[in-house]
Amino acid sequence: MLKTTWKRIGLATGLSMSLVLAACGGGGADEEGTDDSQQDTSQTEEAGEDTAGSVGEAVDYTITGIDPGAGIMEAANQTLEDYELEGWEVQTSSDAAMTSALESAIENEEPIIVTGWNPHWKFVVHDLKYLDDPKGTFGGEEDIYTFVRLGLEEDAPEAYQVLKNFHWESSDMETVMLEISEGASPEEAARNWVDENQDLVNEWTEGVEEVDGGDITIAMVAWDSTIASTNVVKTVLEDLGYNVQANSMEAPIMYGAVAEGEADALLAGWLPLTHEQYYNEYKDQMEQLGPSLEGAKIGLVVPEYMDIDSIEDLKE
Ligand code: PBE
Repeated sequence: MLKTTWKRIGLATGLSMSLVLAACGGGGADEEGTDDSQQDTSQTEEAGEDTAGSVGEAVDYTITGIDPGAGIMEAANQTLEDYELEGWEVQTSSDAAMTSALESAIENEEPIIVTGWNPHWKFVVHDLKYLDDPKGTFGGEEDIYTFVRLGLEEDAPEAYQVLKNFHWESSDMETVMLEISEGASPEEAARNWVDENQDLVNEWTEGVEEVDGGDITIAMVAWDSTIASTNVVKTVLEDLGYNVQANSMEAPIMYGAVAEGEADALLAGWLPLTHEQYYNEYKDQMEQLGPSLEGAKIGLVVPEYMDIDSIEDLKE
């Protein structure tokens, strides 16, 4: 079934998926007409052998990943091992490159497998699904923690309090991410969200005195989710009177910067699984200010139109 389906997806431009699937069920004869059989030949040649059609072949045994320091990359590589997906590779890129590869695949209804997570705007604008993970290599529910450098409470008690109070929902984060994905600058999108959600922001700043300057540096990685949270907190701290810098770096450097006191805070501590290693390495050199968001998730993500449901299906 999978084989045939993949072959059809390659051919199916213009046909609805249900039609294609129905044709597959009919015993595999080429029923779509001569145009298709022509494309069929070229696709088979491209695949270089007569078994054109496994999901692996369709995506060139490649999972489109993000930056190498991301925890999800380690989980994805562990997944290849645990599921014995020999010959598969997790390709390193970036969140931006991964989402643009995903979008062009969707435009052409082509197969693609990406390292994906929630909250993320891509789930808001596209029909996507997580592949089931019966071995649990991507863990379960994740929460997103705020970490600050030791001594911040004494040095900047107002900022510390806001960072401690910062807490929002996936839908809030997605609102900001979505606006950025549609072309707003992160600063603009954060400003708009803060203006429209003053009640929640007031909970974060309740009882906190305004300050007259003072520098706060937030270490971040250019993950869309982290760009959103960092810019929102930056805006709130600036409204209080701080000068805030949001510096983008690789994930291990982000943890190192807070642990060594070079940055004041990081907002992207994904636990218990995604950043377990960084957490274990640096937990004694940072202060944890509790989760800012509950119910995050990581995994392998594919467009809904793909006819696979589980990581096990990649073995075919
Ligand atoms: N992410 C988004 C990150 C954490 C935030 C899931 C891509 C990761 O380290 O994998």
